[in-house]
Amino acid sequence: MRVLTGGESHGPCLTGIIEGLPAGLELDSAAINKQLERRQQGYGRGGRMAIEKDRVEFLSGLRFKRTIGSPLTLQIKNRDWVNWQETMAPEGTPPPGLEAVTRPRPGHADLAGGLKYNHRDLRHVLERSSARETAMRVAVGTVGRILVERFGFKFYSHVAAIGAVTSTVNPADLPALAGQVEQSPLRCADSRAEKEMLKEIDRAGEEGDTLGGIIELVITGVPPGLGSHVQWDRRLDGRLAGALMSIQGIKGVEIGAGFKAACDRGSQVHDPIMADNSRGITRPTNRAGGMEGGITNGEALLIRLAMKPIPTLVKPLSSVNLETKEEAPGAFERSDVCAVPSAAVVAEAASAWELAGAFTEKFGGDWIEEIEASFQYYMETITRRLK
Ligand code: EPS
Repeated sequence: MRVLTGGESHGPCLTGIIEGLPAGLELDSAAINKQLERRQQGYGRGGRMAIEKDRVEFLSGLRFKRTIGSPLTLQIKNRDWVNWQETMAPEGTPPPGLEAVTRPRPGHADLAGGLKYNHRDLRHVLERSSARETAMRVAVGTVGRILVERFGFKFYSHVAAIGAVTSTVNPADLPALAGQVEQSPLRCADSRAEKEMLKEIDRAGEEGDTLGGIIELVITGVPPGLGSHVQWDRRLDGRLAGALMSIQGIKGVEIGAGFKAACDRGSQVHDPIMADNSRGITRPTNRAGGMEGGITNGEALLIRLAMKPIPTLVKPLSSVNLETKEEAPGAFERSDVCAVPSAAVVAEAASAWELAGAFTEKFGGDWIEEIEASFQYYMETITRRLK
């Protein structure tokens, strides 16, 4: 499966085109809209989320709520477009008095993107580098999620830290705590930590500053055998890490014990393989995070993500006006103090998309029942081998 997204943050809409979806998959906008709504939640978001009410529309590839095998085109309209029609007009001429963005924000794509594409007005960069694009990635990822959920996958995420405030929740408990996580304005099931995180966001906001944090993802019901050890670009750990690192603001991805595995001895890191009379072959621990040799091993996938603080600051860092070459504060655009809870929802979607890709590669078929038959044959075969 392939996907491309298009759309500027303050343009008319975001668009996604998915190619290679099997025919016969049941889809409806309600399931995608639910995920889009989850992405819009979270304490610390700025004014834009009060304007938008993200809703998906299908423009091709779906008939009577079933995919027909042709490219699925998705669209999310930007409600804010009405306020930007002149500034962001696809045709016509710049309106009188239009101010170019010339002071790149440290930490954003402004300077590097402006140099790369030779833009004088850095708006040409910031409009597309904005995390607004993640709305479409959630819509696209949800299509993948609907596909793999049909085969028993379940996705959980929570916020494990905001700045230096950490939650004590063990990611292994996330399936049991999912209800609490959904109720929390910070996707945090540790109420003591949540209180501290809320205060920390208020403090950062009052000081014109921003905050990052840590997200943990748990994906259960993943069969062994997705991805492959045989070629570098088929290793699923690399593909998942790439997809997750491509989310705006993500600076680190760990699978299982991650960086801690580097400090411990092999005997403390690797998960023994045991034989149990009733359960067959089992693993008492899951420090590998569900992945060995770039292949899923049947255990839950455990992934941790580090998100940097949002680079748009009310009290901007020093920058340079690229027109005058004089030092000047970085540009300020309306922004968020903290978007870590939203990024957790985006991470669920991005991993769902990547897993759906690996799943359809393994159990490939052009229609959904063809994939089901292949999946069933494989599961019966490996169950016999493991018992
Ligand atoms: C976002 C929309 C943006 C920002 C945010 C994500 O809206 P606007 O720029 O109109 O305020 O709130 O983007 C960033 C944090 C960023 O650095 O670009 C969204 O829909 O999630």
